[in-house]
Amino acid sequence: MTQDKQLKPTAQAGIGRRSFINTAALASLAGVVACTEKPSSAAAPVASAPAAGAHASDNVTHLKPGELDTYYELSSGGHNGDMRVLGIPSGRELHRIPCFVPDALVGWGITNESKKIMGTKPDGSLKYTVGDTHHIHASYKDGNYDGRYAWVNDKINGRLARLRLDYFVCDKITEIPNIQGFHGIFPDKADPVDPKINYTTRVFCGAEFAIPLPNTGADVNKPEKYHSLFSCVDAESMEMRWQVLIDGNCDLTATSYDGKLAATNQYNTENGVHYEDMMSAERDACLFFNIARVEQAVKDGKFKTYGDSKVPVVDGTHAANKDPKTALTAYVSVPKNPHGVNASPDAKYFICAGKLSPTVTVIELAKVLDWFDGKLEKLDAAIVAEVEVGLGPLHTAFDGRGNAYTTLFLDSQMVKWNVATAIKFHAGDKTAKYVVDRLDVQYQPGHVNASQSETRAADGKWMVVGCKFSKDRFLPVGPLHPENEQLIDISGEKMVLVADHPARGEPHDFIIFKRDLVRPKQVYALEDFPLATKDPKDSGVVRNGKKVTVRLTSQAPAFSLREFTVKKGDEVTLILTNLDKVEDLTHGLAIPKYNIQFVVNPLETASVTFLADKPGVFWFYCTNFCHALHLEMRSRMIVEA
Ligand code: K7E
Ligand code: CUA
Ligand code: CA
Repeated sequence: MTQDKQLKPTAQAGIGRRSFINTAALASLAGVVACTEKPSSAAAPVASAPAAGAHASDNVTHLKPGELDTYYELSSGGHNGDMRVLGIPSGRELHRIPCFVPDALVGWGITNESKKIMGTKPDGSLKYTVGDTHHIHASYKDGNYDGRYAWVNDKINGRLARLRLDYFVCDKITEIPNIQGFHGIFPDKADPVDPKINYTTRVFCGAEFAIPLPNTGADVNKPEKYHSLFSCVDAESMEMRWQVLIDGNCDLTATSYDGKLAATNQYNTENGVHYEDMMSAERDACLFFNIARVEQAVKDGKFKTYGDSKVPVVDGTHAANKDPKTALTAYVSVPKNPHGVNASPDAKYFICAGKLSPTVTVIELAKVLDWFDGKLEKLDAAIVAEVEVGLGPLHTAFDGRGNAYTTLFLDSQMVKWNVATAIKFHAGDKTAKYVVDRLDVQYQPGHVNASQSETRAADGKWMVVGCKFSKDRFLPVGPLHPENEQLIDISGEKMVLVADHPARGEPHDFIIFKRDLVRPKQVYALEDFPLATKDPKDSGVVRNGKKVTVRLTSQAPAFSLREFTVKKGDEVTLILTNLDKVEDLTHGLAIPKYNIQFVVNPLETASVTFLADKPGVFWFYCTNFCHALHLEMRSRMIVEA
């Protein structure tokens, strides 16, 4: 065979392109310049040489058939509204987990069970059918992922979804009251007062858009009434615990390893309601929350509520929190419209990227706590470095060896910089060279993450860069391009570009963790489903007036009922239990003209409810290939006129 099996990414895209972006970028403060690049109508040529002989590590990138990845990547799917599971280093997409948006493959949004999680209107239809997932984070124990849960936000409708990492399914969704543009999330890593609780019990949620509170249409032209809320959701019950009224717009969220602090970077401390107003100030803030004090204030009844919501809201505005001894919040000043805040794996620093400033700001957590304790006079002194890294810095990952990797959206680059050296430089040692390496990426990176990056177990092996534009990197598929996730080997001094993986729009954030941190189950337990039909002999039709319940089971290659009969006008609830207990033996059930299709995994039970409004014969059939006689796996639903 002479076919070229493995395509290598072309390493560089040329100096001309970059300087063009930079010039354009400078002309445009807001930085929406990517689209001015010349589009290319053809695919990039196949690289003639590997990315570098400088491959510093023994990282294995190309897996042979049957070989398994060593890391999971959990990635958001943006306005696809889903979650994705990838294997790293292969970049193979293994699964999509529906949460906020219906999914035809598994029948998410079709079954009664999934509709209950998603939320319905009084008429039984789904309350929302769109979503916009950005940020995904998993539960912690002892500073590392414990494989219980992951959470992801829905920016459009202000919802938080929880994924169970034993079955890789969404099991709860919470709608957060009185917010819009819900953006950053982060679970806590410990309790601020009880040291025995060294695991996640809270999830913090930052609302991006300020709205009049309450949002009744009364105060639309009174900017002083506009606020956003920082929210705390209970990790187990998924119920709202409390909210904090704040100035500015929350972007990302981060939490300290000791549980004492949560933070969100603020890009609109101007509280502007128009685009231009949001960029008028030279500096915005990284806003810190003293979690123990916030919870004490809630306990002490120092809160109000807004509208119909019963959730306690404490006052975290700048004006109300000037005295460090009683402050619930601390506004640390950082440059212009920052984007992203990330906690370093040594538990010492939070790093904010400047976005409209070419800098990153390093904030020392111990000093923020000193300020709350009245031991640090000026809060600004918590900033231990503010150094230039390049244009359009957004998000930062870590390798556990003291280095940070920041995406430069406008420069289309990754910059690797050393945190300790940056601190030295900031302290006055102008010979300190904190930039270690730069690597062009293709193109315009948003999020980045490295293997185990946001844990104490950051291992500095792989980095994935989420490039917002792919242009010439893949075969053209019409106007809507995939995004480009680039795999970079960070085990050596230099970053080495290893592979491109197309990603359907639009992943934002992702986490990459060792595969043995989760233990996925591949077969359900019958007892987990109260509606389960345990014996095929219990199949049949039960009528209660116009309400009809149909119980059936599936065992390859047949349903337990060859036919069932209902009457036109009946409200039919069909409950299907899959009695096959073999791994990977999933069946589906589709009813033509009734807009129904869902799957049942081994020993799973799922149900649908519908109005039998069309008389006739309807062959319901198995959609999921299960057996040599899969095509024969069908039965008749007879709807009598
Ligand atoms: Cu930078 Cu929503 Cu995390 Cu996208 S945000 S890239
Ligand atoms: Cu059962 Cu296909
Ligand atoms: Ca601003």
